[in-house]
Amino acid sequence: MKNIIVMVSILLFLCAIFQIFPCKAESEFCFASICEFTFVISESRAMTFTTEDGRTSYDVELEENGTLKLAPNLWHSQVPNITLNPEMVHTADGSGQKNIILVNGQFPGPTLEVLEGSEVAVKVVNELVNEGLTIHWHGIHLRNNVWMDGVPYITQCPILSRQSFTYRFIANPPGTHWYHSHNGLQRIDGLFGALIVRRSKEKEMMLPHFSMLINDWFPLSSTELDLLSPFMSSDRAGNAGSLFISPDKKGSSIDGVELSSMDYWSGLINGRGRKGNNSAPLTAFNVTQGKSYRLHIVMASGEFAYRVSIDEHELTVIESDGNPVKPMKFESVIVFPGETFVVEFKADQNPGRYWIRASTLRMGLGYENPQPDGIVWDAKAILHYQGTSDKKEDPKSGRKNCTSDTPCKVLNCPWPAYRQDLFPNMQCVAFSELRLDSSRFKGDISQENEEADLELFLNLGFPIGSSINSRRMIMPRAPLFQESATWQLVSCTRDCEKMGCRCSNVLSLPANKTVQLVLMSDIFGGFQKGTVFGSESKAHHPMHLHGYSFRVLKTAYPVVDNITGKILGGNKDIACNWREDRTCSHPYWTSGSATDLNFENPPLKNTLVVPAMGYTVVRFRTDNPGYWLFHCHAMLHMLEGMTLVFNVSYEDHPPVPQGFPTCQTFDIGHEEFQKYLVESQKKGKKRFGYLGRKALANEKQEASAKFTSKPVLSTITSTCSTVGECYSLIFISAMAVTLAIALIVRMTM
Ligand SMILES: [Cu+2]
Repeated sequence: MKNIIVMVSILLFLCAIFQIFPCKAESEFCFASICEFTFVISESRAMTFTTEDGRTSYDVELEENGTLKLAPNLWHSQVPNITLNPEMVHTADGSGQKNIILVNGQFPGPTLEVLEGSEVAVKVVNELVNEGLTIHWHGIHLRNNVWMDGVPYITQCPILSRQSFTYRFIANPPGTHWYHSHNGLQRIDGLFGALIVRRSKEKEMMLPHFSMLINDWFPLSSTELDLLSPFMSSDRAGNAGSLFISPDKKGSSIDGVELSSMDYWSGLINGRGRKGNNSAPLTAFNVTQGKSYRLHIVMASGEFAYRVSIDEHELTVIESDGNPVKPMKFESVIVFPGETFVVEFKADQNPGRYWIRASTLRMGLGYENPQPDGIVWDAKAILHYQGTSDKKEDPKSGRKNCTSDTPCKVLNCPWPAYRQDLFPNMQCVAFSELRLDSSRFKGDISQENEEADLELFLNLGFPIGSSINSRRMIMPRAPLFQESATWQLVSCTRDCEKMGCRCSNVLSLPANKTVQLVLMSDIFGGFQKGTVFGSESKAHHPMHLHGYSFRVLKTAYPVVDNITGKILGGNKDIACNWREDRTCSHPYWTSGSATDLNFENPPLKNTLVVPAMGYTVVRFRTDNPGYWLFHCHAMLHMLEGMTLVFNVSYEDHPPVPQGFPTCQTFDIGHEEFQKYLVESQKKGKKRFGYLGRKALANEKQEASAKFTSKPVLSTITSTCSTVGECYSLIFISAMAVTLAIALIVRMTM
């Protein structure tokens, strides 16, 4: 064993120092200094089976006992009698066929595991039928390399179908990140995967570990959802198909906040789930009693957040969004779209099968007065102990019994506390209460107590649809490294402050400044009637910043009913001069400045939930120049326009790599077209005109002269390309001869 370690070390050393070997990796695991991967992105159908030669696809049926069977259809009245195991079919939730996106044939994509600081190259080959795509490396800072951030029309053009694009970046910071399509809603079709960057000196990373990717699942593809959505980014009017539901049917959490504008359908863990109570196969994580494990949780869902727990097993949270936190034990962790968490657990129970639960925050229906109705919207997987006899049985385990002696601690609640009348023994811990584990953190945290150079209030809400500071984002039409004329930006005018607007919201930030963001979620919503902010809607917004991790200094909640937990009003720390400022474009601290900020090892995040009608205070240092997107990670909010671009230190932007593809429009006017046509005709005449044809005929004659004598007819036929032309020639020749004879006869008479 020692010898192997020594040999591998020498190899790595040689790779790093001399780069003698290309150190290419074909697999998903690569611990070399340069790791090269290929992603072939293709489409398939859930609940189908394709033969090995790829020539025939059959429908797959789910029987009540969970057996998967080939089903005859109009095109295959006879189907082969084969036993299907779950590995042979992308079952999704087992509810039927639907277009899905695969990465190297996998759904979701493979987990990439590399060492921190290594150079990672991913050649993305787009084999989708007809859609463009980009891949965003969520959590990777891409220092001096913003053009590899994978945001369509900001950092690059979408990779067209049948084309490829190689992303190359340095794997930094270490931790659990992920990759996903950033094009439209495409990620919800399955185009995502985990990206684990190992800390080079961390032995614990050698613990056995699992990636756990959770996503909500809908019976429609991303494009169909986009077209149905009444909130879409373009001016197309969605017809609010059956998945978009009225307020009284929307699921709400205990604080009366709507979970989504959409009805829940199902949820998947590592590509598998169940629609309702069907018996579709689930993902099982195999463990051995007595051993400890790490779970790398990635919330890839489009709309819904999930509370993740394992029955009868305690979770120790050690990391979020790649940033280490001082370990803390929880019964469950609420994970919002875009977030990642690393938790450890010990397989310390009796060998058996236990539910891994990812439950949405739904408590009841409607947001006026949601009451528990026993309906659970969730996704499930199974923790399977080695040696457990019956592999197929569903677990019989139940949730932990929360008592006053052993209360259930829940991390990352978007509300201050669980309703005490219904959940007396559940305790909430806000993410801001965690502390950075500086012993496992390499970055610079020396500027922690510095005064902020710049404070930005960003109001997330729905005054004119999903927006930031009443601006709904209109994305550029070409990436921002191109000529500005190609961007077609819509500038944010003063009207935006008066009544809200749709515009291309780009905020410039100077270099090397500490920026304090005050992120407010609908803080004035519903309580300033007659103003632009008179919207009743409120939501928890998971806000994601590209290119950075930010320090979380405070989470503040709305005013709530202490017993029922229901929101009574927005947080009062921030106010507005409503008489002169109808969109609250200039909010201010009622106490003069932010209070109760925590500077003692504040945790770091790149995606953080802003509680409905509350706010969070975060800071980051503008030391990574580029165009960095800042947006809500809930798919419909983002699509509708809850997005902006930070233009950090424009003069220091990195140059775009040579040959980087550009997006262009093409236009041709009438005169130009006519000129072009004349030129083309001239050129065509030279090549294909009558003279040209004769020359071609001569060439052919010379070539054939060697072999054949030259009958008169062949001369004629070889100068014409079609039968019609030949008859015309014969006819013209005959006419000419007749005319000549007639002339001669006339002259002689
Ligand atoms: Cu949102």
